[in-house]
Parts: sequence; C-alpha cells; structure tokens
Amino acid sequence: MSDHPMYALSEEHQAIREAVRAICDAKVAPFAAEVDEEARYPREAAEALRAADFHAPHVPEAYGGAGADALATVLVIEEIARADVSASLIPAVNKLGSLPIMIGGSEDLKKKYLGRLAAGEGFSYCLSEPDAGSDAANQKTRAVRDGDGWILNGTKRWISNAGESEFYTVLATTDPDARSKGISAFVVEKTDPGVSFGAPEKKLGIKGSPTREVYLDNVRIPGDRIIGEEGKGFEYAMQTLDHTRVTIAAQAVGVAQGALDYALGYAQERQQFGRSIADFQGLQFLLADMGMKVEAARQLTYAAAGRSERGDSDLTFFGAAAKCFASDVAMEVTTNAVQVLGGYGYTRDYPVERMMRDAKITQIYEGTNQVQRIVMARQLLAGVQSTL
Ligand code: COS
Repeated sequence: MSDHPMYALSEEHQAIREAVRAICDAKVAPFAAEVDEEARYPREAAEALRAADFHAPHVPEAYGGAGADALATVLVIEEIARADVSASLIPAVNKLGSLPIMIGGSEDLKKKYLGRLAAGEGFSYCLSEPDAGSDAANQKTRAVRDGDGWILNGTKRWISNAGESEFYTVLATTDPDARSKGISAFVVEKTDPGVSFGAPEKKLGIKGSPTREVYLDNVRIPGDRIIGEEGKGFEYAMQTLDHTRVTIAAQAVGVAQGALDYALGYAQERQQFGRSIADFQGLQFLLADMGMKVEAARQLTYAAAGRSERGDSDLTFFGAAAKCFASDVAMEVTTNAVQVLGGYGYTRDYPVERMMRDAKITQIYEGTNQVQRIVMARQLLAGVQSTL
C-alpha cells in the first residue's frame, strides 16, 4: 500500500488552502460588501493575490508561474469565492483566458504571454457573441488573412474582466461555411489599434468583476498571434471549458461554504422564543442539508480537478457534472442561508444576500446548466466510463 493519504488532501494542498484563507481574511473579505455596493474592481484583493502569486496560480513554473496543479488552483478559487466571488474571478478568468494557449499555442506564444500573465497582466476569454451563447459555434466575428497577419472584425459579449485584462483570447471564424471546423483562436492585446470596450453591464451579482463587450474594428495582428492551427479554435475552446468548468464548480463550493459558515454562526447567536434558533429542529434539518450538499459538491469538484490535472478521458463529463451540481447546490445553499437569517438576510447589512446574488451566475456562465446536461448526456450515451 502506498503511504499517500487515501481520499484526503495532501499537506501541500492543505497548506495552500490555509495560505489563501489568511489572505482572504485580511484583504478580500473586509472589502467584499463595499466592492459589491460600489460595483468596483476589487483592487485590494487583486494586489494581495498578485503579491502572493495566487492571481494566476495555474501558470507553469517554466513560464515564471506558481505551477499550481488543477486541484491547488481549485482550492485557491474556492477559498477566494468563500470571501468574495468577484475576486475569485481573477484567477478563474486568468486560467480561462490563457488555457487555449497552454492547450494549442506555440512555444513562443507560451513564453511571451504566460510570462506576462504570471507577472500580473490579466487574460480574458472571448468566445460569446450576441448570437453565440449556448450555440458557441455560431461565430460571427471574422478573421481574414492580410499578408503575414490577420484582420479581425466583430463584437464579443459577456467578457469577464474586459478592460482590466491586457490580453484576450478571441475566437473568430476563418471559414464561415465550415461552422465549428472554420473557427480559429487568436491572441489580441488591449492596446492593439481597433480594440475597444462597451459600458460595464449592470448585473445582479459579481459586481466587482467588470463584464463588457469587446469590439474589434479592423484589428490587425501579426501572423504569429494565431493559437495553434487554423480551424482548431473551437476544439481548443471546448477543451478549455472542460478544465475551467471545474473552476466554476470551485467558485460555487466556495460561495456555498461562505454562506453556510455565516448561517451557522447566526443561528447560534440569534435568540427567539427564549433560546437560540439553532436549538430548533426545523433549522437543524436545514443546516444539515446545506452542509451535506456543500460536501457532496466539494467531493465531485475535487474528483473533477484530479481528472483535469491528469487529462483523463472522462474529464468532459466530470467538468460538466461538477459545474452543474455545485452551482445548483450554491444557489440552494445561499438561498437557504438568507432564509436562516430571515428579514436580516434580505438586507445588505448581512453578506448572505450578496452571496445568493453572486451564486446565481455559476448556474449560467461557462455554459448554462442546461448545456452541462447536454454535455453529460452525450458523454454517457457515447459510452464514456469513469476513470476511477
Ligand atoms: N473537447 C474536444 N472537442 C470537442 C469538445 C470537447 N469537450 N466538445 C465538442 N468538441 C468538438 C466535437 O468533437 C466536434 O468535432 P467533430 O465534428 O470532429 O466531432 C466539434 O467540436 C463540434 O462539436 P458539437 O457538434 O458537439 O458542437 P455543437 O454546436 O453541437 O455545440 C455545445 C456543443 C452546445 C456543447 C457547445 O456549443 C457548448 O459548450 N456551448 C456552451 C458554450 C459555453 O460554455 N459558453 C460560455 C462561454 S465562456 S463564459
């Protein structure tokens, strides 16, 4: 038998969780309400995460990054989301934006852009468009060859951290008749002439993470900015989502844990009928269900992270399952946390209504939970078996 702990986090992984939690207690949680209220970028969190190398922990050491494995990256994102989901988009979006390069990019692209990401410049992912949401292959953004380079035109919508990020992975069609086989991926820089941004969307939650349109107006980029092969962009985009849906599951677990922790504390302090409300079995059952579901979501998420790290053949199923299950749990648990706090939970004087609003996006982005169910069913019907 190996001396590896059976079904337990390694000491290294536990140490990462503790380190992130300490930073979040000091530099993320204290600003979360203000960031939400003012719908402003979480600068304090961004600086603290950058200083500790938790802003883009997935970047390999060979490119100047922290070299965190997929499970460690999940732990970082989960812990940040426990304090503030908006701030957890910093490492999550940086992984999403740069993963296409890690999957399909040339060594030169990796050296150039992963190094700058590790040094603190952000990376966003531009797949969605006004008419390409769930139907991601319906790309209208066009990339046309121009001598040695490419010219890009189009509108990308719902782009997380747009304007903050220095770099953008842009999916565009290079052959409009070929649907998914005619899509290619490119790196666009914020400072490329012709790049501009729409007004920040006015959102229900994750107000600290700017969501804006990205406009590409005759943006000319050099030929070496194509990621991998022409026509393979959709494949890279889908492979990327297989991995990053695990990070959305991590956000969901984190925000659910944050809401549960708050509800547990409140239930023991709040007195009604001459005793703490935690003494009532009706509330105990609610809390028990919340704890049980958070833990089930966490286990599925960590199992998916292992598959992401190893590149297992059932990652597509596990990424979709973890994201779908954990985000449904996050919505239920945060809603029930509001219920535990009663009228107080419904006000902005307490953090649980923010957590409930923030949780909602995890059921929507990186593929709606309806799309996740399509992905899971296709995998099951194709006979994909669990690698365990
Ligand atoms: N890994 C590798 N290749 C994949 C893949 C994956 N996970 N998923 C699809 N592909 C490939 C397919 O194999 C197919 O190639 P072949 O024709 O050679 O088999 C090609 O990509 C097209 O796939 P498919 O036919 O399944 O595409 P659909 O148009 O039916 O779309 C869904 C599939 C709906 C699953 C996809 O569009 C999707 O994930 N939509 C949601 C997008 C999303 O998450 N948006 C959020 C943006 S980030 S906030």
